[in-house]
Amino acid sequence: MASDSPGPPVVNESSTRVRGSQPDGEISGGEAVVKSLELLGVEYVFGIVSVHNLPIFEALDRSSITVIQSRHEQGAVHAADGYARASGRIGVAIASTGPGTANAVPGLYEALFSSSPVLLITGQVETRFLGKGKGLLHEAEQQAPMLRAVTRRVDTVRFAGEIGEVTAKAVTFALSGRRGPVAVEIPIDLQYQKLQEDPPLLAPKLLNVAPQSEQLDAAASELAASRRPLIWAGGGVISADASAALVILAERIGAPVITTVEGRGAIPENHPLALGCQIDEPEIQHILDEADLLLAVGTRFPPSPFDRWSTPPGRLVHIDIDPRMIGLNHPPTVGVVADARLALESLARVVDESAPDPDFVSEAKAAASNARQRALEGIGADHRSIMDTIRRSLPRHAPIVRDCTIPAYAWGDKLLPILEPRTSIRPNAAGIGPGLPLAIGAACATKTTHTVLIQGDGGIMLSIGELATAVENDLPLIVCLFVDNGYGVLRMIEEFRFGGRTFAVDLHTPDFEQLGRSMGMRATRVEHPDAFETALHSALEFDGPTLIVIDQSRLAAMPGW
Ligand SMILES: Cc1ncc(C[n+]2csc(CCOP(=O)(O)OP(=O)(O)O)c2C)c(N)n1
Ligand SMILES: [Mg+2]
Repeated sequence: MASDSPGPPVVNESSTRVRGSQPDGEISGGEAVVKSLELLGVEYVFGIVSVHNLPIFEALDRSSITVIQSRHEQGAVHAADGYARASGRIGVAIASTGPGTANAVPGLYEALFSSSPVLLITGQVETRFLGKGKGLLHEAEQQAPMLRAVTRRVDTVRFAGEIGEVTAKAVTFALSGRRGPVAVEIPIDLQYQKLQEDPPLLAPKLLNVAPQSEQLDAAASELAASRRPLIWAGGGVISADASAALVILAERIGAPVITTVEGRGAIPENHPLALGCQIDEPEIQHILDEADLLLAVGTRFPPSPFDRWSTPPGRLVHIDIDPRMIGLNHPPTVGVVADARLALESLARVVDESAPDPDFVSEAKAAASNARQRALEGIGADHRSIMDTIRRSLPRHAPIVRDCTIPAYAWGDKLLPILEPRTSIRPNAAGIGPGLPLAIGAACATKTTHTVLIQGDGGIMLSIGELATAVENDLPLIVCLFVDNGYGVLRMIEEFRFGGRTFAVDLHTPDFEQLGRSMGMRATRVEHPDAFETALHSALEFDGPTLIVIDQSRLAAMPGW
């Protein structure tokens, strides 16, 4: 079908009237969605308009919610995800049925991987054609199974009167237990349909799993018996807003804390007990061996790509809200199925203040400092200077987003100190491209400071259209774009694996400064750390987005890379 029309008309004249011209108490299905979102406290939705979501967009246009028009549905979901991670609230994306929803799939996949609470609202063909596969415009009779593969739950609205309830339940589900993405599909006839009364609008009642007393007691006994406890904090600490509780417990038992990359910010990385995000380093491996107890919180213990840290020490207490995570990769001595914050607060209440082995604590701190020092030397003077400038110039609550690029692997993901929860954001499934839209969402969530993005020139091309989104919404976003004319990390891997031969890694590279300007952005190109500092400070003076293009070929080499 050539035209963007939903096929047989499902809309009569009266159903497109705006509020005020409708009889009292009568709202459209689309308006019921938006009212539910308002009730749930939603401030932003990210998405692209289409014939199968028009009534929702029409109602959004009259609502208190700000619509961010993403340039790709994948970007819309990543932005909703970035908003969710930076704010701790539900992130909402809107797509249309068929192509729009198919485009949203990679964003949902990343949100699922990262246990991030995102709601995708999408359309469907008219109820009478649901599941029939008649070849209607945008028809996707397998849309729900497609979404089920990348979400925790999918609901199909069956009648207009349940729209509010279905939306609220989906959000509750996304935010309860182990968080994650959910989707609601609403047939287009139901979006247009008039409801005589407000639908039941439910505020979410979140389910927080409190620890069972036997599990808690067993965990407390392990802690009491330990002289060399070590804490391992994963992303579950961040999503449960358990950072304050974690720091209190760590201080109480005197335990050093290592974090996974998802768990960064669980403890300020300048705290005396913080060992940083250096699990792969041999020094930290040694500390893991030396510890007599590992208290792991909110982690799935994924196998490292280098197959290190595969063996926790003899005794392991594992707290996770998702029972499937406990014992998934390592059998624990004690498993505690609970919300991380509730479990850590309870443990801090029942354990006595204890004095750990002072040699262990000082050995752990020295190990972390040595590992860090070596890694710092490995990134060369110029990258070190750029990293220090970013940390020095940004307030501690500014989100720092990284895409998958060498500067992120080498320093952004581990050496650039993270000082607060929810300020370290990256595509944890390690895709290239999500960085820019994740940063857009984070910038929407954090209104009082700039968001900084560390991005490679290869990865940005997958979401380049979102620069226009950032400009259109005048977002306080600073894109630090590292240009090496290609897929640098793959170039390195190929050189190592194939005797110096490289293939499929060199890219035609646009003049990004001009490209940024053509988007309406402030853009500047730098070749030296001093120029970077000037550019960053100038960007921080300005409320809207800035693109800083960094020519990597002019920077000092990274000897460790
Ligand atoms: C969606 C996706 N496709 C391919 C890859 C494989 N990959 C990982 S890093 C990378 C190169 C990224 O290039 P760039 O953003 O320029 O960063 P650089 O490595 O050059 O620093 C590629 C292609 C991936 N991780 N995700
Ligand atoms: Mg590159």
